Amino acid sequence: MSGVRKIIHIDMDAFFASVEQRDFPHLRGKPVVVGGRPGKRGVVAAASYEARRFGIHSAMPSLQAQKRCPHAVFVPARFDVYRSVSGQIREIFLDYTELVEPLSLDEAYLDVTENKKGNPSATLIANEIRSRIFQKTRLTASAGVAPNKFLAKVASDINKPNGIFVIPPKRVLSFIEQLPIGKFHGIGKATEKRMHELGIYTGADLRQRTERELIRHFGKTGAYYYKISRGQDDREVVPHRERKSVGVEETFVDDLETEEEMAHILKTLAKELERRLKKGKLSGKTVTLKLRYPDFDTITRAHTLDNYVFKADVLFRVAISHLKETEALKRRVRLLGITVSNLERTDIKREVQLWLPFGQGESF
Ligand code: DCP
Ligand code: CA
Ligand code: CA
Repeated sequence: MSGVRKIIHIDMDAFFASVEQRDFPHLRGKPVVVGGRPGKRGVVAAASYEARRFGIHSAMPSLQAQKRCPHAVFVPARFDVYRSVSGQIREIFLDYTELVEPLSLDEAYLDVTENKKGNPSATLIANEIRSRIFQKTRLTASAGVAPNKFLAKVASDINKPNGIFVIPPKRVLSFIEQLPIGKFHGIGKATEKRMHELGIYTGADLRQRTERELIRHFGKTGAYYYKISRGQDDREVVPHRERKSVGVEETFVDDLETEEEMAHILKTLAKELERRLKKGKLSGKTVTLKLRYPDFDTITRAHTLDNYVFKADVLFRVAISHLKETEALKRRVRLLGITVSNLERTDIKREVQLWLPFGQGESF
């Protein structure tokens, strides 16, 4: 790899909770818990900083949260709103670089080594982004600026909330040396404990160990620890282009005439569409049927569902019900297609569902 990279990691502060406090002024200044209901099972998705003072944090059972702070206000999560804020901050990122890699709804890596503004200072860019996020959303974000992803991620946590921390290349080693081992991204509670047992408390301690030794204790990850203890992380920022829709269609040499033929084709298309959605870890709310008559007259019929779907049988059922509203049987058909839009990343959703055992669809 040639040259020093400039990576920014941006992470919104107390994301879900801050959105709730923004939209409901009576929640401001109060200990707010998003997700879970007092007296009910379930876990905390997010806690406002006021709530954190009572020791409440994400993934804690709500019963425990309530015990720690009986006057905490519990509010339901509003994923649609969080998703739309996520889109707004993403638009801002894309103003600077196409190399934007979102990690979740509220954070992303940006590679600004080369950027659309021709701005040589990643620090200035990071601060400009933070202030634009605030102007646009009235929410604060924290930023880390460093020569690689690992360091940028650790850095964004240091002056949180509403802060920035910069690790210029010449400070990388001294920064890592003093870093407590538990603060290394990717070192969780269990590994931290094992490191402590091995007498490793800081980055400096970690750097004393040979690669062989680390691999012996931690397997493959040992090699990763060896590298990061030297400030090395060559992982690139991999941009995810947000897809707007996924669709499949087929044109026929001989026009389709019967409902059976059309149903058969729609079934095949639905199966292929399910395969593609799964591959892209996507599901969508809007299902559109596309249809072309022999005279090239082309129409679409769209229907937006209450839930995100990806399964072939559901896609088929929606498509076939649309078909019945058309003149397909009267006029015959030379092209059929099904498209799913209004997409959502299924892996993000699944993650959220893991955090919130009561799921996303239920009202709570
Ligand atoms: N989240 C969740 N379940 C978790 C962790 C997080 O549902 N176990 C959701 C709620 C958070 C959002 O994701 O608001 C972002 O997660 P972060 O870990 O970035 O936490 P916060 O943004 O809430 O706080 P911080 O200010 O520490 O970044
Ligand atoms: Ca956050
Ligand atoms: Ca985050």
